[in-house]
Parts: sequence; C-alpha cells; structure tokens
Amino acid sequence: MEQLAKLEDLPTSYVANLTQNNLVPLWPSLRNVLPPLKPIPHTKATFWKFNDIKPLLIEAGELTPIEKAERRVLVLANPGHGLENMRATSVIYLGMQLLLPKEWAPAHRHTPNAVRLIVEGEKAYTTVEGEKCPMSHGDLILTPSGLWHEHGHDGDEPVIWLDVLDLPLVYYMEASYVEGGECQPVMNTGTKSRYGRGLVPTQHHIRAKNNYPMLRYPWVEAKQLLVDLAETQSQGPIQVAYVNPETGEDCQKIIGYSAVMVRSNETIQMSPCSAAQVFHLIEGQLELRIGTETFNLEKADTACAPCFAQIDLFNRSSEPCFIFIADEAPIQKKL
Ligand code: GTQ
Repeated sequence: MEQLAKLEDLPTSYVANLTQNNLVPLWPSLRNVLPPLKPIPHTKATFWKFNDIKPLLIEAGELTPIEKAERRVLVLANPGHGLENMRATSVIYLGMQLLLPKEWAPAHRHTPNAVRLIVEGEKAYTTVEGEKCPMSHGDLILTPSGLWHEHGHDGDEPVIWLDVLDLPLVYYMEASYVEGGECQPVMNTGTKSRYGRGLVPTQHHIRAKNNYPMLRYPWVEAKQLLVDLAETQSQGPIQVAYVNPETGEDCQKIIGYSAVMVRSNETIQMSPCSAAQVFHLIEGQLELRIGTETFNLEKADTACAPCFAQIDLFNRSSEPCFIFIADEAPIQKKL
C-alpha cells in the first residue's frame, strides 16, 4: 500500500484554517484508522494477581464504608487504554468487588450489562429483579441491562467477586446511566427449577416476556459438564459456553462467556480470535501465553489479551485447571 502524505506536508496556515472550521484531513490519519489487514489494539496483555488485589480491597473496606462507595470495587484497568479510562479491553470492564458481612449494596439498574463471577467467600447474594441468587465460588450471575440488582451478605467472612461489564462500549456510545431504587421484594421466580435440564417450559407467556430466562449458572454444574466432556473428548479444548437456555445463543448481547478445562500436563492452542479476551482462573494452575508474554496464573488471578493474539494454555500441574473466559465475540458477530 502507498505511503500517504503526512500532516507536516501541509502548510501550517492551511492546517490552522481547517482547524478553525472543525475540519480534519483524512489522509494523514487514514493508515491509523484503517490499518492494513488487522487492527492496531490499544489493549495490552495485562495480568492481575489476586494476592496483590485482595489486601488492597480489604484495605478499601477499612477506608471507605459501603454507604460512601455504593459498590466497593477496584477496577482492573489496562495501561494501554490509560488507567483512568477503566477498561480491560475496548469493550470489557473488570472490577473486583468486596462486600463485608452484613453490608448491603443498594438496588440500582443501569444500561450496561453486567455479570459476576464469584471468587471467594460464602453467603452473599445478588437479587436480580426479585430473584435471590446465592453466590458460591465460581458461580456466574447475570445482571443484564435494565434489570434491578442489589447485593447483600448474610455470612461472616468477606466476599469477593469479579464484575464483568460492557461499560466501556456503552459509555463510548454515550448510552451509560443508572437509576437508583428501593430494596427489592424477593419473589419465588422458580427459574432454578425451570431451566438447566435441556427442557424449557412450553407456556408462551413465560417464554415471551423474558429475554434473560437464566440468571445464575452454578459452578458445580458447569464444572461437572467439563469433567464429563473430558472423559469422552480426547482432543482440542474442552470448553462450554454460557448460553440462554431457550435460544442457545450467547447469554448476553455484547460480551460472551465460557469456561475451559485444561487437563494435567496438557497444552491447548486457542483458535485465532479477532476479539479481545479475558482469562480468570477458577481452579488450578495455568501458564498462559499471550503472544510472546507468559503469565503464571494461580487461583483467582486474571489476565486479558488483545485481539488477534496467539494464545496458549499450559497446565504443568498434576490437577486439571478451570478457566473462565470473557470475550467480545457476540458484539463482533453482530457488527
Ligand atoms: O455491582 O452493580 O463493578 O453497577 C460496576 C458498576 C459493579 C454493580 C461494578 C456496578 C456494579
């Protein structure tokens, strides 16, 4: 492709005239906004150790009462995007949230979609549109766009979870806002007994009114499926996607969620992917290679990879490891 003229090739008086009229010449920037054959990502391969985050999060619990924080979260920010922009990737926001015993993070609803992946602690819960979702290690809980949600804690140890939101994209679209609300009455929604066995109710009214039929995906069930698959599948990644049980489609519209199992002493080369991805280790140990960089993940560690990166998963330990993945594939497929 032809080398194009630079801004410096133009007379400064001409450039000043353009600026005064809110005009910009395309050609000096054309190769930046349309680079040949693949994007130039701002997202850098970045790694956050849970052991570094946890003491700082516990300290935040001492420094800032929940009433003054609403959500007590440390954001996992990618230096490639500028820390102040609070992005892990251009689409994905990551935060580690702390809730202390008896604390309550009040009800609100917002335009960005969120999920929580429970990292540590027992007996906290998230209530989503009246459905009380218990939080246990590895569970995935959805709080889709526009649904009321609040977090409470009946246990006696701190509870920590990973928040994943499509906030950077929604904020960029100037579509991000929140509404505060009252404590929600808990309802018996029966969702848990309705889904998860490959069967869905035939009542049209139940199916028609709800775009998000399943809000909680228990880890025990996801893990069991991975372990069962590993027994029959000898090759390739053992990976399961979190889907809408009624449609089989991605469980949310912008970010996709899945879990991978890597057997002891196994190496998995992930398929080339045009979407940026986030890796969070639920159980075990993992050597994660992103391009030329290597990160050693232990339980609860998190990393992100830019688009088009070569990704290899090595499990050098004697136990299987289980990885939670968030990716930008759903929005890329739609676009
Ligand atoms: O728990 O509702 O990390 O609204 C960021 C925004 C968590 C939440 C975050 C939120 C929440």
